[in-house]
Amino acid sequence: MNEEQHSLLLSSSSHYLPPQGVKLSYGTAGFRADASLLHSTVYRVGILAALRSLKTQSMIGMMTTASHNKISDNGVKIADPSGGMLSQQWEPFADALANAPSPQDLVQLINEFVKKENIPFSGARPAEVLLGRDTRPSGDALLKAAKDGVTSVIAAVAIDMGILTTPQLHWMVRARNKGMKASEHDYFGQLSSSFRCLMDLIPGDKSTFGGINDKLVVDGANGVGGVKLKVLEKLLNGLIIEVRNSGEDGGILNEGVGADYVQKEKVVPHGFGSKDVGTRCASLDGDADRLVYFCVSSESSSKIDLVDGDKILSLFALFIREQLRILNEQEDMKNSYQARLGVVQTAYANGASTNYLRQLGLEVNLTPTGVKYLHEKAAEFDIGIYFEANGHGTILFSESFIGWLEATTDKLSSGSKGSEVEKAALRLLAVSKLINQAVGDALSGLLLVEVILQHMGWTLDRWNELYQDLPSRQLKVKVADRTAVVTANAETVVVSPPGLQEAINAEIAKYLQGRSFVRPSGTEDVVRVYAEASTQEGADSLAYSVSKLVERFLG
Ligand code: 16G
Ligand code: MG
Repeated sequence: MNEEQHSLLLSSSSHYLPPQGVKLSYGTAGFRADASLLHSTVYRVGILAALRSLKTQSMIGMMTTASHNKISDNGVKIADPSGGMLSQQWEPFADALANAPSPQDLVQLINEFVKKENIPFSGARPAEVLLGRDTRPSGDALLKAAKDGVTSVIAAVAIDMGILTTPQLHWMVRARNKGMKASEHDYFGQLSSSFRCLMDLIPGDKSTFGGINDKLVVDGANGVGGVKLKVLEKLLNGLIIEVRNSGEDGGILNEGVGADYVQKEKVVPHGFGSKDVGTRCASLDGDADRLVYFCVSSESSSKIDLVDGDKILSLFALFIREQLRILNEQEDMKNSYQARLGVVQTAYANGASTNYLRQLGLEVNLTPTGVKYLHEKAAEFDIGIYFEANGHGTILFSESFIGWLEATTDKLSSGSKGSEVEKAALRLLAVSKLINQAVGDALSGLLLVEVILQHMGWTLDRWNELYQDLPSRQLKVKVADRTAVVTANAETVVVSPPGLQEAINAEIAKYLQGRSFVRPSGTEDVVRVYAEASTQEGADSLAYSVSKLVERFLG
């Protein structure tokens, strides 16, 4: 770092002094706080993004959003060159950067980090950062902070992509770094053309939307997802999507709406009710990286039957497994590529879903909560499907398997035209283009659900009947220090404080199909408790007694 760079950082950062007495942490999904506290953080993450771009000599993404949190909050996170989450190795630097008390401390920290990481300042490709933000009103002012942060690194360029969903920005970063077209127009083009391709490959006469299955109503959480979905819908030919809570009619972001609300509270979002009984409904979160489906209960118009991330995962797994079976059954294809299919869940996955997937003969892997962990595990397979119950998830395809699919479809298209094998290979290729390879994406996930339901000829009810969720309950416990809870085995076992796990085990043993675990939240100052059992009363009571144990051991 030369003298010019040093003084540029010092002068620029003096306009962004950090708030007093606030400790920020990058956490599982970037920094989040009340938007008024975030100017210096966003500015500093801009510097981090530019440094990361220099280090990797690639385009980096920077997204300003607080997802499902309230409208007055905001947040910021980084997309790495692959389009995935920021490398975990850089998280401690992000924390230190955000919390440096003065411009002098900040510049010293950067200086040391640049030396340690050998970040090339001169003679290298200048830093490039793609900026995206959700619809929050605070996004505009924070955009300026982001740009000022990026451009406080000499020659760095910040490219404002405007208002986007989080997965759109991740997709763009990945596409840019692969030398592919990466505008929003290209994103919509890729999703809609692969959707139409899958529709064309539906067997028999099911390839047009019709009957009860032709309409989907989507709760857009009054955020960016609904707005983008309206654009996408026009390109789909046939699927009718009605978007409610698009944020254009005065509704407030995430207030009584959105995937987080619907999944946690198990009630209808604002704008839905008895008129929707029998209709297939879906809900996105505030930045459109979560998706759940639901239908309004015929017993009470405020209650819903929830079709969560676990069931989306199960639907995807069934479809993919079927295509692989077709490929593997053909004599001449045998042994040509034994694709490894794996599914990844967290401890929050409903026990009934895990059982169901294992009965299908699938390899089920558990990781700690947080997209970065699931994504990393899923990337180990030729086809890795991951989902959290809350609706975060996607399907990853290995480069080598995609290469094989491309070669196979090329070979087959010149020979046995229209064979089942060719169709299965074409379907898998189209899925790899439709489903976001960078990160879980509610819009692309929704299109894949829709086309698979159409392929199967299934209603939402039929899908929901794949298995019956075990009743579950989630509670949170406020404690003095949540970091006192240390877990192992993908958060299924508490190792500290000593004795707590044994006490939890003794409670679990009292319930039929009982299961319970506790973990410190990565986003709130609480310890979370999860319990399931054969009845709702059992799940409630198990969660309650485990939360009392947490209070006793940590009180
Ligand atoms: C963040 C994570 C989400 C996780 C949730 C858990 C990402 C993009 N988001 O929202 O995957 O389920 O945190 O929150 O990784 P908790 O730690 O407060 O329970
Ligand atoms: Mg989100």
